[in-house]
Amino acid sequence: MDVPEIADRLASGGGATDSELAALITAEGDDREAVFAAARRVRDREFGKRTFLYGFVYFSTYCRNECSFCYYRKSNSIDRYRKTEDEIVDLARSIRDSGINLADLTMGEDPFMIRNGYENFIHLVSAIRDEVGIPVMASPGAVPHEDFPKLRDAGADIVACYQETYNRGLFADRRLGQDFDYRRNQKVWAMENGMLAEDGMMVGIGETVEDRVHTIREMISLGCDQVRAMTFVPQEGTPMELSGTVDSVNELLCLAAMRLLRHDVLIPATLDVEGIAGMRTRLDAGANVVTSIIPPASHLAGVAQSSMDIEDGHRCADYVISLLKEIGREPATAADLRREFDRRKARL
Ligand code: SAM
Ligand code: MD0
Ligand code: SF4
Repeated sequence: MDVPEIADRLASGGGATDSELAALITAEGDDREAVFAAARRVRDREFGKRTFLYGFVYFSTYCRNECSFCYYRKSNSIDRYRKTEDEIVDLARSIRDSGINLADLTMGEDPFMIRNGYENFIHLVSAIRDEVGIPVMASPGAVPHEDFPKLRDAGADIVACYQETYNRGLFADRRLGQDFDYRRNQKVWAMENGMLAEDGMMVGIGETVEDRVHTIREMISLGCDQVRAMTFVPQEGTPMELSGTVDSVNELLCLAAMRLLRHDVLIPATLDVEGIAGMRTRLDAGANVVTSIIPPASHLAGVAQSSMDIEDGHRCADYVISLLKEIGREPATAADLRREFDRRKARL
């Protein structure tokens, strides 16, 4: 198959069959470079050099769930923490002052935060809105339908809830005991309630290339404004500790496919898989947001990489911004992101 031709066709707004997409996300050598170059071209046409910066605030690592890939699954005997609301507000303030555009309020499905209709979580979101005033992403896990209006009223701009895979059998094996449709509906309910949504896939959790194509198509057709891929990182003490993973180039090719399929979607270059070393490759695959930026000395963890690059400051705003400038890209401001979100919300 002529992979450069497929990439160019998608870049100019044409379509592709599933087998063409499969060729695209398994491309090698010069073909692979052509895919990335097409994705960058589309990204720069849509967004210029501007890159959004999201701060990751993993404020509670308690969780009632048992996802087989996750370090924070309930039965893993690890040290856990839950920050107080005051601590989280202070963190969000320092994130804002360091030039980060958004606070991603993330937790495990923590019984303390979700009781009484997500009372404590909702309160936290409104505290960030009122006291810090930067855009907010809510990543609380799967939330009942009736609680979405409260999330919106508290000031959440975008809800993140990653399906990981649209293969139902694989989902059941990985997100043990969780309901596929309920999780899928998180994105729908967020958008119905006037918030943006982020969907995501994991790469290297036992899926086939065809599963990846199917998952990318489903995420794009749901109409989410942000989509991501993360390579699975094996975690100590979990059932998948020894299952191995795949080369992260597979993730990069999935990011490029998302960019080529929906030109103006927001796509994260996460620092949570390969640390700061992985930022450039992801941007070069067509990403336009840097996520999982974490202030040093905040005693906050990552998810896939719980500690990599955090305490030495290599996942902090200053460092990310200096590297961005080195590669000729520009950090966006919180006001830029606010405008971007408002424009997207108006389309919902
Ligand atoms: N607990 C909430 C949830 O599951 O939706 C929000 C946070 S969760 C920890 C965020 C995401 O991190 C997961 O949806 C998954 O995509 C990703 N993740 C978790 N463990 C991972 C791992 N070992 N490797 C790569 N990504 C992982
Ligand atoms: C990230 N570590 O952006 C974060 C996290 C949750 N909304 C995002 C997986 O990579
Ligand atoms: Fe809990 Fe989220 Fe980890 Fe699943 S991925 S165990 S819901 S923290």
